Amino acid sequence: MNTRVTGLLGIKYPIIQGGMAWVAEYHLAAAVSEAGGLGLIGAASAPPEVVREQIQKVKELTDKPFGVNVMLMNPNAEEVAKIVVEEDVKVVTTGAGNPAKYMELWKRAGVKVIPVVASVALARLMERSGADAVVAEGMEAGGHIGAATTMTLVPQVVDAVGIPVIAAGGIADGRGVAAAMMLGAEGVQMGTRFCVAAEAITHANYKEKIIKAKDIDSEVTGMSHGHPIRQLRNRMTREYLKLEKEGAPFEELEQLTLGSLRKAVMEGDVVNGTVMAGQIAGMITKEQTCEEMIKEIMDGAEKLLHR
Ligand code: TUI
Repeated sequence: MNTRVTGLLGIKYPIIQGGMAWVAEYHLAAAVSEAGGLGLIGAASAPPEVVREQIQKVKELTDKPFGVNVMLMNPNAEEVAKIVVEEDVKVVTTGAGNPAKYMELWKRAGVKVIPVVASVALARLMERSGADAVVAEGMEAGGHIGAATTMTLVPQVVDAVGIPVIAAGGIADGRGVAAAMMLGAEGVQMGTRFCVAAEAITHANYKEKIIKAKDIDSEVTGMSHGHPIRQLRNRMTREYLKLEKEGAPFEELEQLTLGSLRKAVMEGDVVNGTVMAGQIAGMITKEQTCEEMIKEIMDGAEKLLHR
């Protein structure tokens, strides 16, 4: 399936991996790229030198294209932005903010820049700033989300910009890919399904929580202070939402979640930790290698799109 996204990135299949904090490290990134998609290192809040090491480790495992996701709320984002250039990374995606101030640096170095957007306004601004494509991410996604759904956001972004659009949020199989293409997208970004990939270092408890999740098992915390996060329901979300309802100050809520994603992903505490995942978790039933996942998804999509 050739689209402007496969051409732009030099990849076989129009599937890119989400830049999930803690989960998107070098084993997963290399496996997705080796399977013909675009793997990504999720820089998240990692120290810049750790991001550099991660990039070097992907290069040891694959000679296929891969990228780095720069999380713009990270106080170290500027240093990470420079490391991407120093390490000659070919593709950057960004999340949770507006990357305009890094655009010149990246474009001058020939980096392909693909901001993740949650609105038409930011998509337009990104195109004007020189973005090569955008990921339009609906609120079905896990983690930090916007307000629009994938079904409504993707066609509106497609109509608003001339650059290729990659759909994200609620996509985990061939039907999702085919539907995204019908909406005018030329690729998809997937996170939740890759969280349970055999190559992902995600703790077994985290994978099991996603595999056991049903359609309505996610909650959105942080709506009251403008940082909505989608995650699977557990003791943490119950406590957080209770405090939020009582009008607890932002600082108290922030204290509660300090280190909580690491606790879930790395230590497997899926009761008190933060289990970020999208609404599509309910459809994910097993761990597979990235190659198996991508093959199954692309076979499914191609059958639907050619029938
Ligand atoms: O970035 C994401 N998802 C994320 S980042 C993340 S790390 C984190 N950990 C703990 C607390 C908070 C974050 C977890 N999940 N997705 C891409 C995305 N970007 N979704 C929505 C947006 C977005 C939202 C508003 C992008 C830009 C924006 O406004 C920018 C502006 O300044 O206008």
